[in-house]
Amino acid sequence: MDDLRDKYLGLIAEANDESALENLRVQAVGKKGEISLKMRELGKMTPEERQIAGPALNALKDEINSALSAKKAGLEDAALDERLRGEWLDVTLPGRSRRHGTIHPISQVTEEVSAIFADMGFAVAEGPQIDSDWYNFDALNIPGHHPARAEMDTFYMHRSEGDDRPPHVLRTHTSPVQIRSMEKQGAPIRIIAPGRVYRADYDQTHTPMFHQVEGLAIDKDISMANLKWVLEEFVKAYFEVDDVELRFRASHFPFTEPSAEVDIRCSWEGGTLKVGEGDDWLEILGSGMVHPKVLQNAGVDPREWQGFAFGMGIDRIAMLKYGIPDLRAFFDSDLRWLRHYGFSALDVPTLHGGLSG
Ligand code: 2NL
Repeated sequence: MDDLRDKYLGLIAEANDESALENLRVQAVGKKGEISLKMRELGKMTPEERQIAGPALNALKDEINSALSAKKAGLEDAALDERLRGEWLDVTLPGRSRRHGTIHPISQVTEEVSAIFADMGFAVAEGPQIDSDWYNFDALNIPGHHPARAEMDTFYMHRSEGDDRPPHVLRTHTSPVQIRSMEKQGAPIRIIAPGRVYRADYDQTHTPMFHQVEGLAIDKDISMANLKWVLEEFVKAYFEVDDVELRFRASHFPFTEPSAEVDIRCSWEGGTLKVGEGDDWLEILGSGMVHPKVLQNAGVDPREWQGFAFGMGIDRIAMLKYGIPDLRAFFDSDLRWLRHYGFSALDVPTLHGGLSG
């Protein structure tokens, strides 16, 4: 009996998985196991022998059973420890941030400007970026000998010999969009035309593609006074100030008469722009009353209708508002600087998203 005890306690101690333990259980205390066989032999014993061997066998059976369950619990603990070691997770690690895109400042400013003029009743008009020299120049009273038409300023589309279509250019302003809109819908009309424009120029302050927004308001009695009010409202809303002072300087454009360049009062203290105060003037746009010949060219009778037009650079007003020092930042492929200037993916303006007060 002691042999049996030593044998099984030894085997149980050595077993290193649950199926080995189960085999040992069957072998030792199962129905046909060694202990059970011994118990069956009790019948053949004398009562005296049985009185000693019976309790001893029962005790041995209990001892083996508890050794089996103790070992089983030990194996389970070891398995759990092993799993915990393998599946260890540091819940204090910082999260992995996702890469996300941003709205480009040019797009954002275009949205802001469109929303401000929309509040004053201007619709947004769009048109082709390649247009004929009629729409880009002649209709605007820009004569054939005008320096702007020289090849060094304007991108002309290639034409093969024998191609008798009129010359086409990459539009140098969005005015052709306004001509086409007047032709199509006639007067009265109130539109802005934002978009890409092209000039063959590249240095610190010029890129061959840039962005412009032009505005046009034609009705029976539109005057420079209306122009002044509209521009004041625009500047206040765009630069988020309560008061502005505009300065109209006489100027000349072939497509307006009279013409004026418009400056806003500002200060540049510590390198940051403040609009509406100070002793500096910031030029932001060109404007004037639409030339009668231009109205006529667009199919609008200048004896019946009149109005103002203006044009400004979007890239420039974006730089001014967001303090971006170098135009070339807009066209750099590394857009990490966008975060520096506070643009984020969620920072999307809506039409009335706090832009006009
Ligand atoms: C500037 C000057 C200007 C216009 C653009 C315009 C358009 C039509 C008729 C008359 Cl269809 N005028 N546009 C008028 C005055 C100035 O832009 O300095 N832009 C950056």
